[in-house]
Amino acid sequence: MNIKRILLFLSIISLVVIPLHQAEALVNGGFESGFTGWTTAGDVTIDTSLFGSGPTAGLQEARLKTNGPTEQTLSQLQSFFSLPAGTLNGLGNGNVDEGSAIKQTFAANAGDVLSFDWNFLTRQTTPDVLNDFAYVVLNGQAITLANTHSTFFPTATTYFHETHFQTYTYNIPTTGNFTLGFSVVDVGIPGNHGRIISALELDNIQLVTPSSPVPEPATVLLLGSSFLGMMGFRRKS
Ligand SMILES: [Ca+2]
Ligand SMILES: [Ca+2]
Ligand SMILES: [Ca+2]
Repeated sequence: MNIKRILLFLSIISLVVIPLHQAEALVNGGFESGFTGWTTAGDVTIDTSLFGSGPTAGLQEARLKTNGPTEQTLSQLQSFFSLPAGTLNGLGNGNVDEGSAIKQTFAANAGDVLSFDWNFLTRQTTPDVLNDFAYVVLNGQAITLANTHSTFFPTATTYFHETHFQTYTYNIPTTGNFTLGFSVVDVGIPGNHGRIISALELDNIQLVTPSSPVPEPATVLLLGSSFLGMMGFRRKS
């Protein structure tokens, strides 16, 4: 085998193998292992079907809540997500008093499809001037999922209203590390902290590559051996 063929072989093998050694993939998107893989802040819990809503996949789901002494302040939430000051109140839902959050960073490729199931629950009246809301953070961009002006249904849970589960889908725009975050907050007005509780349920968070699946190690071996075989054949002929 001459040096050109060796280099060609190595470059082809590296093209096939490198995608297998990217940074970590999204893990535990269904919360079947509790909050393993997630960074949490504030009052969060793992629920089963005993909660009265969900899970939408498997046996467990996550619930972020606006109750309890561990809740984060507005500035703590913004630094948790590395959001500039003013971002959360700038969403237009009202002034954030306190809340809870989770996040995870994982490797993603442009064109991958991120999806998750969410349900916003509240004991506020709907709508309410104490306009509690839930939001998602997609690589530094905060987007409101629901607030007390959303469409609500009766709930079998200990809350008074829920939006029901909905599936959110997002196309990853660029290849690299991607940070996904979720949060639910109490909104206050002067003289009223608005600490009537709300929550965000989450489950079934998935990252799917639509058309070009990463080859399994067995496929890589097969490709490599057939390439060697091809070169052997060419040498003989
Ligand atoms: Ca689950
Ligand atoms: Ca609260
Ligand atoms: Ca509230």
